Amino acid sequence: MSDDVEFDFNGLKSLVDDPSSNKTMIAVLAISAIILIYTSVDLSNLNEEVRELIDSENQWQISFELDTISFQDTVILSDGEQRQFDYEISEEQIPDGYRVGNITSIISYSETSGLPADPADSVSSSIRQTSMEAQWNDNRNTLSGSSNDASDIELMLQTYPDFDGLTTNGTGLNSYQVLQPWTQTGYGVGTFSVVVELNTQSPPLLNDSDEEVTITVQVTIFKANANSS
Ligand SMILES: [Ca+2]
Repeated sequence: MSDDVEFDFNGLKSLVDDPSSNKTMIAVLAISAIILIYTSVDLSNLNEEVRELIDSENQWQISFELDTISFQDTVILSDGEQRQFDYEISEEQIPDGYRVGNITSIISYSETSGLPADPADSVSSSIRQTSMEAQWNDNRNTLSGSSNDASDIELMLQTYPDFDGLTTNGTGLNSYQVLQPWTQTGYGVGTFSVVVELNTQSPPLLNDSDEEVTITVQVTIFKANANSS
């Protein structure tokens, strides 16, 4: 029974006793040490190369291909009337790779009553906040305006953060990384609402009771491209 579990030291003993075995062991240890040093040096070199690659992030030029989606309504508003116009911007309307940069609304009208010496009417308009994902508090927004001389009212809502359509610079390892800030989805998709109110101005003793108003909505969409510079 004890013979089965007893470890046979004879083999190990003969290795240590044999001078040629010792030489072999020393040689093996020496080779191992060389391999270990070589591998460490190689790894640290590789590390340095990777760090250099990250540190010297490439410079890129980001340009934008622009397009527009338009809506237009021409309606007759009566004196004192306020009306809301809703425009649906859906993912299906936006071509592949494009995002919504901003949405402008131009409200135009003239004096069409035909009454003699009829002054231009007063029109006021505003973009009403909806659940659409946009930069509702952006400094560049013009969310309301008015006119009393028949000049156009121009409103603008910034939908995509920091978009202005101008070529800009970026840094990154590849174009995918560089374009990340310009490929977020959801902005400018949903309902865009414009409220228009008319208050007529009449000539003496006559009554100007309505006016024709045209609302033009332009959705600026963009596709970002990165070129290594
Ligand atoms: Ca008038």
